[in-house]
Amino acid sequence: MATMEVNVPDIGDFDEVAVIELLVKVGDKVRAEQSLITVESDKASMEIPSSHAGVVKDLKVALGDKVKQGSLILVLETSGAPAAVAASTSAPTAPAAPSVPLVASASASAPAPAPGLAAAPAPAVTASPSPSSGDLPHASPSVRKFARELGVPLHEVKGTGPKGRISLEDVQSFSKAVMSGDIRTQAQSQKAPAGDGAGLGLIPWPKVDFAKFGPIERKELGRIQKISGANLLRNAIMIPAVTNHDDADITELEAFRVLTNKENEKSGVKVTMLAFLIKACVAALQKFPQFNSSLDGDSLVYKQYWHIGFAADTPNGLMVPVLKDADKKGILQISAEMGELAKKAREGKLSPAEMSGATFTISSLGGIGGRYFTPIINAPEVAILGVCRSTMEPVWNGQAFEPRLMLPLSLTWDHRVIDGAAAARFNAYLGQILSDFRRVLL
Ligand code: CAO
Repeated sequence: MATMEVNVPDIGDFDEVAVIELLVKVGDKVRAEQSLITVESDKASMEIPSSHAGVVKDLKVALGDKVKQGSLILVLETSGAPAAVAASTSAPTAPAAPSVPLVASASASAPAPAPGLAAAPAPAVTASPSPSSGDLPHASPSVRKFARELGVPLHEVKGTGPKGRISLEDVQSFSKAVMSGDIRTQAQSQKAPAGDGAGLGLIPWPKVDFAKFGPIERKELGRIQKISGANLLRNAIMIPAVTNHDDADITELEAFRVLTNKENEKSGVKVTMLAFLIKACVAALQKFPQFNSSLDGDSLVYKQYWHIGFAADTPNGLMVPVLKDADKKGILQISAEMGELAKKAREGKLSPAEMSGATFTISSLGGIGGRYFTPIINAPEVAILGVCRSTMEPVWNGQAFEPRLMLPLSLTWDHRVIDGAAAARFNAYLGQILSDFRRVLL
């Protein structure tokens, strides 16, 4: 019998996280990849899987402990010699709240809820019993996460499950009651007098009996939709966003792309316009660094790295994997990594680290269609580029109309950081690069 230590693996951007659930106990037999504990930061909760099979000999963490990458979770008794894979390399399962820019995720980078919508751990105004301070409300991590994303103060929600456990339905009912004005949270009561549209000064959401007008079917939103919805709402409300639309002439670049794919046919890597766009955006971000920044109170944080998020359409909803250090990579490497990340996103296998750290996001609908749209910025980023399908168009060259392949671009930017002139310059520069990619080298 050998023993093996299982440690906390790379958990992305999170430094210290709290242990909120112990999923095994001493003497338990565990499989490789079986979840051992649940940890939660202020941004996401995630389960940490075991890298090996064995029997739990010694549990080294307790509820409420703070752990970080490398912290010892438990000691396993294994039947043979330890396997080659180090315990600490096993990635946690997808977080309960993946970042979604426009949504991103969770991004695992789902930022804290907006003020006004935020969940304050305040006592109940709904006469529900509050747990003693320091206690976590009796609810699963996913319910807690859901409540936080909606801005529902969980301590104010009355649980209807066994021993007062709060279910997803309890959170939904609470949220509906707040929206309809039937109840008010303590934070609302403190901020605004009764009847003032739940703190935002808005009138209640319209209540319509749809079935009165024709047949209907009701379907629950998916988990990622719920999470991304809360992020989108926060970003749409809090960011004074403006979108500039423009076109880039990609006639030569498209010919080069087709040639590149022909030459690399056997490599199995397909280059799409998105790879060139990532590279071109890095050049534009380097020329206009405020687009690669984030607001932090009264300061602007300029990032000296260029990690580009890209929206991926998946069966579970929108995910935003992040291509790290795009400035250091060539088009073929970017294409290969993008393919892998998009595949993982579709299979629901992105780790929190793979969805964290973006400095700018691109949302490409080029493979689907459309002309222009207004993407929503993925906070705390300050800009996002939307791309639609390129079309052959007659363009006046001074003497005659010429058929040119034009790519529609839509740049949304945060007016607190960027102004219209800078946005127009960014788009114009991006257009110059895309029409003559040699400029990337300048
Ligand atoms: N103009 C014309 N054709 C384009 C194009 C463009 N701008 N961009 C891509 N295409 C073509 C590709 O060349 C490819 O053509 P072939 O099949 O003939 O080779 C086809 O469209 C499909 O491309 P793709 O989607 O597989 O690859 P991609 O690199 O463009 O995009 C990914 C990858 C993961 C971003 C994409 O699959 C996806 O999920 N897009 C949706 C993103 C989204 O939902 N955004 C909205 C967010 S807001 O809700």
